[in-house]
Amino acid sequence: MKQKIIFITGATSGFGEASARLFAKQGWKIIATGRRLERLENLRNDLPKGQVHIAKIDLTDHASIVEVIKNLPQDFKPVDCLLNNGGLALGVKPIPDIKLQDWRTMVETNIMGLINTTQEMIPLLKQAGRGACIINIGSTAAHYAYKGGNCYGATKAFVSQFSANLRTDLEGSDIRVTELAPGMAKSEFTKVRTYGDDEANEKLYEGLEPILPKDIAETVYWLATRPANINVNSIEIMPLCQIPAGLKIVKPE
Ligand code: NDP
Ligand code: 8X3
Repeated sequence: MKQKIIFITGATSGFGEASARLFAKQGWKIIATGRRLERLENLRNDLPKGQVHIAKIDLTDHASIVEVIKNLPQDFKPVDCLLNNGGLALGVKPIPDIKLQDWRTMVETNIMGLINTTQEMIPLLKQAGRGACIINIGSTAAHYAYKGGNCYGATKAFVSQFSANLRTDLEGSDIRVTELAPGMAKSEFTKVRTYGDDEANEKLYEGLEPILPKDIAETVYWLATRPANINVNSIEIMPLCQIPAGLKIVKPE
């Protein structure tokens, strides 16, 4: 039987890296992408020879996406699963204490990067035929408002609606589409969000049991291995310690 192939954005850390390692363990071939080439090389070195193809992609750079997909080696095509995972939040402050450049970067990465990758990958997913799937990593920040979530949450709301619309447009193509929306998870996400503050990253999760990258990787693997006639439209996962507390009423002083 042909070895299955997954294309992952943001495979240098967190959910993407954990997914790469889990799928490889399950015998899939991996196309691992991200900006930090050294980390991709480490990943390749850790896995059996020939099982991983690595390529540098900056999701804010459309040309880098096109170039990598155009130049995929023959033995890494067609692609059975696209994991649109690469993304980030920048800044924790509420409006108006934000940096416009951060907003631009989130839009360019979380929205434009995801749609450009999807557009370029569709022909390769179609070639894979029945069972092919696109898994878009959204966020609970798309579904629940919180202070400082502003533009980040809105980019993930885009991912949510885009996933639904994409599934509609792909009718008859055999490609399945899922929005996977995690809540609080411990990765490098908060370090990036706080511009490299390791302490903030550790502090946020102190005394809590957040989701771990392996939990998301296991969910991604479950999604990719459902029978070809099953489309899981959407999954939302939170750690038990994270509670959507409902609406807040603020009385004037
Ligand atoms: P990490 O920071 O650990 O990983 C983020 C990944 O995205 C890295 O591999 C990074 O690669 C990649 N990435 C960021 N910017 C770019 C870019 N311009 N071009 C290419 N790759 C990029 O965080 P997570 O694993 O937690 O995040 C993965 C996804 O999950 C993101 O979309 C995030 O928004 C989402 N998410 C995270 C949650 C959490 O609480 N952790 C909860 C819900 C959703 P590199 O820097 O090497 O380019
Ligand atoms: C990340 C989840 O709650 O930190 O997407 O915004 S949260």
